[in-house]
Amino acid sequence: MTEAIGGTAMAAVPGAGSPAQEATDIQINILRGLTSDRAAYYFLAITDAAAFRNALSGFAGDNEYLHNEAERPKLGTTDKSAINVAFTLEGLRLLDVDDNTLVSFPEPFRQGMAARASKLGDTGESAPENWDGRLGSRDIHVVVALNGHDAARFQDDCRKLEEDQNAKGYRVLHAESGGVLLAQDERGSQYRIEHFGFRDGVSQPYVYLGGQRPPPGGGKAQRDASWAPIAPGEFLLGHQDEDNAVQPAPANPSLRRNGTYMVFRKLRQDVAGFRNFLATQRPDLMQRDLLAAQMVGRWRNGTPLVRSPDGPVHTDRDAINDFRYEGEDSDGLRCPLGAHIRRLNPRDTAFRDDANRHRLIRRGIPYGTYLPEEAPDDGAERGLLFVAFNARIDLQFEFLQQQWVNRGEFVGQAGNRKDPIIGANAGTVHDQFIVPGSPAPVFNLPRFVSVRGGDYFYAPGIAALKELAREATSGGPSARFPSIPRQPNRGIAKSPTLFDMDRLREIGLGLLRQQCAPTIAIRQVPLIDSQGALPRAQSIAIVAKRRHVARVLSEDLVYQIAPYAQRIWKISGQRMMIGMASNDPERIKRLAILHAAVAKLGTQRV
Ligand code: N7H
Repeated sequence: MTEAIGGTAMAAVPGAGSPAQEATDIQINILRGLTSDRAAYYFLAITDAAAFRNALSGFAGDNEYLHNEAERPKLGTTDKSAINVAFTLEGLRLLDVDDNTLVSFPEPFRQGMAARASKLGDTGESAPENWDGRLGSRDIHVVVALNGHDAARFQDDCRKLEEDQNAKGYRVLHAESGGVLLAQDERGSQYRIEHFGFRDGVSQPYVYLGGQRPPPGGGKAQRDASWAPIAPGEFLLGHQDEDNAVQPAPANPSLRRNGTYMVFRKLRQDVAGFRNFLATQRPDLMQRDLLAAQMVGRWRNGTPLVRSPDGPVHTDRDAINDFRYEGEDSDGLRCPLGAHIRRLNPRDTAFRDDANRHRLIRRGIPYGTYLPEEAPDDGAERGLLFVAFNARIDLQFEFLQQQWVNRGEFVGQAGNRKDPIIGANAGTVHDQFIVPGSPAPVFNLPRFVSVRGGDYFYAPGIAALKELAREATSGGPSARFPSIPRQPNRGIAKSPTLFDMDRLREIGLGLLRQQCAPTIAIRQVPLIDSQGALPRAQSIAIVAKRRHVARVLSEDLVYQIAPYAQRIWKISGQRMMIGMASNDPERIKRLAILHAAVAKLGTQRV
């Protein structure tokens, strides 16, 4: 059984500017959230690429103009709406991005969200065939997001975008719009909520490009109680990520730089269903509020249960995000292990780094009107236009959705069923939520949040956006973004030679050449197999930098095979040794190759 732990340090993209320069190349509303009151999402088909380029050049210019003032947290009342533009693969193709670059985009983006439905739990009512309008359609090439403050100004901007279609080479295939919902605390301060009535937008990762340090909860929880910056490459391409790697995709660096993937998901909330369920489970009002808070991990006003398990308190925005789980509440006695916010960002759980590779920037906004507390179900449509930005759709949004939302275990904590708020629950006896201090779990959780549609988009940096908008040149597609020749496949994608001796030797020698020499250690560790059976000891070879190997060996960890096996399967499309039965002939063959390689490189004791 082999597993590479830790990453290979790679140099940052050549030509990167100072942090301040880089910041102005990132589209608005990504790095820092605009506290806009309303937003609209237009899903467009490009009908005439040349004419559309004109429109695009206007969008890029506006984005840049707004950027100069973008460090302000709020749009002014008279400002024109902020515009974001992002593309599907077909949209990029229509704007002359060459084939070599297109095929280099990661699979989730190339396939689109609808094709990933079974992975995401989008089945039954949430399946793509039931999605609203044209959401998820392969005919969509572009999404244009408008964020505004002043209602009249915003409506003008939306109207203009609609009127300009045809003349500017696009057709609006689908549109969604949303607006903020506000609540007031006892001291009269307003805060933003979502339809279930909870404060939202409290906890965001702080993208660090130098300058101010992350606010509490915005960075990585350190053992000394401080918060360290999260590597910007987790959210922006062309920057180093938490593994010190710079993503190699898309192949063309100028298209890649300061770009990010936008996840759009229209999520319908069954508010009446949520309230009825709580009322049935907990007839007493205070107990009802407590159960709701336990399911989310925060009281309605945002107070975290970890800090205040008995009731909400008044605290400012920074204070309500300044908490950790390990040390404060490692057994989930205050905030249940299965609570929404705990699963989606386990922070320092078990002092492992996992959470830092699965963070999301969230920029969603509610749609539909708020159902007043005591009102009966009005049957109206309402929910969240969920928008997230991340550099790795597979490792971030999809991992969260697949593993931590819809599976029972995360960062070594098993048996937590599905997320009680957004999980694909079905009202069965298996759909449970474990409540600390309660003799029995809550059973028969229904699905409160269903999917009405969505997709993955690529949001390039502003320089790349301008390049896409530049008039066609005689040089054809490759003159726009110089064509990158296809690289020989080194096993990152579907390579038949993934396990051949030459490749292993190449990897081994590559590691040895690095400044920080690697170590290979063989060790017996407890592993949970893909069926979730009790841990059993197995030998694994750990190939990584010495300090990483030392760290792994110094901690008493239980490893789970399933997430790794699935991830590797997803990346390579091949069956790996991980998860194979010990008598599998393929495993025996590969083991022999591995042992030969290990013997050649020399095994060190740590
Ligand atoms: Fe969640 N809710 O009302 O319960 N979410 N969420 N979410 N969510 C959060 O801390 C909610 C959804 C995350 O860093 C809060 O800012 C609802 C999806 C993450 O501590 C509340 C829906 C995904 C966090 C809700 C929904 C996430 C978070 C507390 C759907 C990702 C930050 C406010 C309709 C796949 C966790 C806050 C942290 C917080 C709710 C969707 C992820 C109240 C109703 C699909 C990462």
